[in-house]
Amino acid sequence: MTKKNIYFNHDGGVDDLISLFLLLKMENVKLTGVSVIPADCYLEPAVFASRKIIDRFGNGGLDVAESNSRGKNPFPKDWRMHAFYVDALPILNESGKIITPVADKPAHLHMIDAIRNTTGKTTLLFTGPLTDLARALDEAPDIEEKIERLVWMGGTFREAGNVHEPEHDGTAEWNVFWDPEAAARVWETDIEIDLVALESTNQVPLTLDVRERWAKERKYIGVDFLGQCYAMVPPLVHFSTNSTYYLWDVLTTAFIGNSDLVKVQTVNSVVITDGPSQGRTVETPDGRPVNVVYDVNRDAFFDYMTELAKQV
Ligand code: AGV
Ligand code: CA
Repeated sequence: MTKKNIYFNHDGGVDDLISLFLLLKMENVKLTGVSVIPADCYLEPAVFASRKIIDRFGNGGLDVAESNSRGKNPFPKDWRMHAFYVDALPILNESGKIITPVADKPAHLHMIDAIRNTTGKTTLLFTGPLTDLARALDEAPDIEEKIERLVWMGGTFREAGNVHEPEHDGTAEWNVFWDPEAAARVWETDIEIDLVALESTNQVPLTLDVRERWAKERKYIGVDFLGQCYAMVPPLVHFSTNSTYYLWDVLTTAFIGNSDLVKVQTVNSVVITDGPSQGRTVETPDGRPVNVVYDVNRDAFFDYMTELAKQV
């Protein structure tokens, strides 16, 4: 089987860290690099947790780069705390040591090296804001031709986004909102973009039946890990609130491993960078084309990710 080269930049949320775990289990993926941006997380626990997940579930050969990027609109502190809880899980601390090192370069330079040093093209998987990619492209425009595509959890073309903040109109998705200029910078390129937008992620909320399934199958250490991680965040019960958790990034990562799970449609769009709609992605005829993942087979998705977790 030919493996896809994947470089993964994430922001340390529960679903970002589960994405890292699942990537390590995909037999059609070769992970060429991992970096962490302190957007929806604090950097230190997110980097520790990433290194420990690679130690526990990977085959070595990776380091983890820290981003020194800063965004325009900070994430709520409560959400950023999640990385501390994952990092503290006993399953990640059983060995009492960490082998996977921290990279000696910041994330955007680490990514440039990884792309240049990989034979053939690299697919970029981003499950946080695009700041490190925008900086890498400014620093090293030559990498663009070695990028196969960008698969990004971000954006929505619906009226309702998931940003509920003062001075905002609620139309943006958070990963765009944190650094709208970075998204606009990437929109200027000719990179093929697959956008796993809220249209599809809204269909995969964390629900109680999913939790019960993971509880029932906790004899598999990887499924127990899913259950432990998703015990930290609120499920959808009666109605969706600002803190309700969806499997946003996990769906994005599953799309890398199995694109048959979803439906995709091309949309021409622009990114709004200022004012009350900043971070909104808007469809417009003369915008740049992006492939929007707008629908998912929910049951097949949960089956796929749960089966992957059993491969431990
Ligand atoms: O907008 C979704 C992005 C995903 O990359 N993140 C969480 C996922 O990692 C931000 C976010 C939106 N709503 C949230 C978020 C919530 N209720 N809790 C934590 N993070
Ligand atoms: Ca994320």
